[in-house]
Amino acid sequence: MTHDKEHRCGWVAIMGPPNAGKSTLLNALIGQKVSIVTPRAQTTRNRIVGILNEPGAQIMFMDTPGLTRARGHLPKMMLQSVWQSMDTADVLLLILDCDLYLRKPEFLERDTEALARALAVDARPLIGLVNKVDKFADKSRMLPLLERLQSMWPKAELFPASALLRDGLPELAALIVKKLPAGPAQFPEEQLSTASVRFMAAEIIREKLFLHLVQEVPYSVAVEIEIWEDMEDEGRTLIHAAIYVGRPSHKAMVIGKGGAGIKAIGSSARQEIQALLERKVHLELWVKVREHWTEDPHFMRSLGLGPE
Ligand SMILES: Nc1nc2c(ncn2[C@@H]2O[C@H](COP(=O)(O)OP(=O)(O)OP(=O)(O)O)[C@@H](O)[C@H]2O)c(=O)[nH]1
Ligand SMILES: [Mg+2]
Repeated sequence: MTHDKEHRCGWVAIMGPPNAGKSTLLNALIGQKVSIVTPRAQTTRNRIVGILNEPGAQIMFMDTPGLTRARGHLPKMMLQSVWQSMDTADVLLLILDCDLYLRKPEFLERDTEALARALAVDARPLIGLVNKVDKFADKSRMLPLLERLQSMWPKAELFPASALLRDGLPELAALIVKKLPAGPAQFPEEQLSTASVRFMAAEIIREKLFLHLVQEVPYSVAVEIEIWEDMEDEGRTLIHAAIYVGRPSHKAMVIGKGGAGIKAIGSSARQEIQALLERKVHLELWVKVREHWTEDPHFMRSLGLGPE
């Protein structure tokens, strides 16, 4: 067998500033939603692994939280999870919102400062995914940005794409396969993610909260599944989830006027969890105030945040 025909398998860390499209990219590559997506920055809080099987290769993609410059314990724990993912990766996939840096070129260095420091001494293959190219018609507009990125990261292979439209993704997967180490598959072919359905359900609820809530409220929200009961004779699953908020005023905002907010969140989350489990779901949500939980590392660990 020649070297090129050998089976390949490896880990790819998808890293980048918040809102760059990391989770959108992961879902588009896997062909199924494994990581939640919202228009807000700092949606992803954990490492999420999605598994892609290509002919002769298995790629484990790690979606990571955005490289935020926000202060506080929660952003710090999110960053720890990014650096841990980076440590275990065979290939680094840096993703940037090119539309943003065409409009605000001055943000580029600031947003990639921490990453640039980490990459300066790194010998691993680096792919720079220039995302959201669907946002402008004249593609030649991005040439100066591509040149600038190439001078910032001389060894990076730059790759314009649209995660949203899945434009360029088969080529991206083929490029990654070439950079993976040889090795047998580590996961069964039918496994798309390492996340448990329990975690996925909590994330779906958090996504609906993020989509529903305004201002800074989403950032003080966390979800914990308290009860999960598969009721075989009734053919449905009973789920009780606690929604933690950092302040009493936030509790009122989650619940909404006459309970309308929590009802809408529960209903859209239930539909999506039902589709995921392929069975009926009875979902109950309880809003609990836990003041300053985003500054409480022990509590955050108990929610599964931070490095694994
Ligand atoms: N137009 C366009 N929008 C995109 C593309 N990729 C992602 N988006 C949008 O960008 C927003 C953020 O996407 P996410 O995938 O949640 O971004 P992320 O990098 O995971 O963000 P964090 O988890 O907050 O760090 C969402 O509204 C996506 O629909 C793209 O290729 N084109
Ligand atoms: Mg994300």
